[in-house]
Amino acid sequence: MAALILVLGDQLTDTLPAIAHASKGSDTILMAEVREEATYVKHHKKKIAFLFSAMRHFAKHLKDHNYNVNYVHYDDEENKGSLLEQIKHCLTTQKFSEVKVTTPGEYRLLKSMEQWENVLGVPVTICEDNRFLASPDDFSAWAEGKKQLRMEFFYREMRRKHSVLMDGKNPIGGKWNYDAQNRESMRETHKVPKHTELKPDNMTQEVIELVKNHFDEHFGALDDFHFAVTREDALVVLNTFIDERLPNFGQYQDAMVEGKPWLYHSHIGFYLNCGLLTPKEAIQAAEQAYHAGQVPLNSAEGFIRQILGWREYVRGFYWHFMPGLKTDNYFDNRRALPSFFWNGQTNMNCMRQCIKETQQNAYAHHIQRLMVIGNFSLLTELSPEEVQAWYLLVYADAYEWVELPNVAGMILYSDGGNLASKPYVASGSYINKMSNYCKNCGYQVSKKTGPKACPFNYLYWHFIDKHKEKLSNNHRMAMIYKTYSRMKEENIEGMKKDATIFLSKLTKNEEV
Ligand code: FAD
Ligand code: DLZ
Ligand code: SF4
Repeated sequence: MAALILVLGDQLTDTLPAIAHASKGSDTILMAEVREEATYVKHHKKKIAFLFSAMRHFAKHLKDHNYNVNYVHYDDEENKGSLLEQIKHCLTTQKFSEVKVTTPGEYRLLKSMEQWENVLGVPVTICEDNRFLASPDDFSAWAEGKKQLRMEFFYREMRRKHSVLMDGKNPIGGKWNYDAQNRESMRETHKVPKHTELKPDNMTQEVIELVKNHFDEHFGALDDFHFAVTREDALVVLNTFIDERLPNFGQYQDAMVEGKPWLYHSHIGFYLNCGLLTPKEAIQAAEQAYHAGQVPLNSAEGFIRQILGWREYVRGFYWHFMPGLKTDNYFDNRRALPSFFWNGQTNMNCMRQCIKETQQNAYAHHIQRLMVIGNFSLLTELSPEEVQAWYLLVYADAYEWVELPNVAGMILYSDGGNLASKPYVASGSYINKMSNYCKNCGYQVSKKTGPKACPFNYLYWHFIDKHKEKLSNNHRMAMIYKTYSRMKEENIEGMKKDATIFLSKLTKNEEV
């Protein structure tokens, strides 16, 4: 008997068991552009255009390979607005003996799917998502009995298990991690090889028009769309990165330069997360380039660690700690997001640059997300719920399984330290060291207090002071609390006073 197989917008991989084992003669693959998924947070316009276009191209690919595909366009009359209603509609128009889905990337959808069998009255099978190198069970088995769940140790296990960059039982080069070599800033005049830009075809142009018509009030710009929307083009992005930018990836991984959003990063998160590329092939490509002598070890290892380490780790972490991870609020932070998160209008040049680039590109690189916007969000005590929703909607690579651990665990420490060994907070001097943002700022990074002082400076010491009970016993904070204990009382008071003024301006949504 025939099965109805639902394929989600981030499941565009034809080796997924639900697709690979489909009977081309009798089963039907259902793909649907639905209002519920496009608006449960108001995703960036480019994210919707990217995903709808990638979905349409993938449906064509499946049809070209003789699958029966029922593709529901956003403005089709038969569009029922949600995945469940669309399936119900299919079951009324055609006879299916079962419904198959692949485990979704988000907890809310999994919980909903677990109820579908009762609602639909046909068996619903939730098939495995085999695109990851560690399953949620693998992560939980690793986490079992451990006091601390540090990514570094998980990553070493993954290197051993998958035999990546190994020399027998030892890491190639003798060290597991070459991060110490990966913290260089970049001269403004440094020429970065151009990132790959793909020209939108007719199918993508149609989707762009659709997004203009239906999602106009969503965040972000739609012009200059150049993402890959097929596997073939995503492979071009990956291979160009490996050939042209991976050699310098490690060295400049943490650098930020005004007006240069793409730098030496790979820009493949979009494609890994919706399934056009697999993590395994990205890891293999980097490892091969290292063995061929094309890239230094610090770059190959640094890049592989992001995918085999961080990406797999946060996915396991998400399923291990949900649903609590979404509501944790260790510091009890409650401030609403300031309006400049939506338009970039602030005198703080670092925040302005990172938010404007996010608005234009649906992309910012890791250090911009972590040490500028993330650092600011924690230091200004923004509500985890609002920060999470923001990060989930503004980036074209964002899905809750990967966004939430990074936001709740890495930037906000709202899980109380299950992910990070200490809060990722820093004063303005870190941003000044890693970027040229401070040069064009309305504030002065060298000043600690006063109206012209860099807000990161006094906010940082305000945070250290406010949370001393919760943090001073953390041995990784020992140096900071030692410095704090040597500071003059009047200096601390001055910074606390400026922080209070700044925070109250934020609460009133005044310009900062
Ligand atoms: P590169 O810098 O070239 O890195 C290569 C790949 O490594 C990435 O594509 C990604 O797949 C993986 N990777 C690197 N760091 C991480 C990480 N911390 N967690 C998981 N994977 C990682 N990544 C997302 O894919 N989706 C998100 O929604 C997301 N939200 C984030 C929110 C915050 C607050 C922070 C600090 C990080 C977030 N990241 C997220 C991780 C990282 O910033 C992005 O993966 C990266 O910037 C994507 O750009 P790239 O493809 O050029 O990555
Ligand atoms: C992100 C997204 C968007 C914007 N739209 C759709 C859609 O219309 N149809 C669909 O199947 N998937 C979409 N997605 C991806 C889903 O939100 C994603 O599959 C879940 O969040 C689970 O990760
Ligand atoms: Fe950002 Fe402070 Fe530098 Fe301005 S001075 S760019 S606010 S770090």
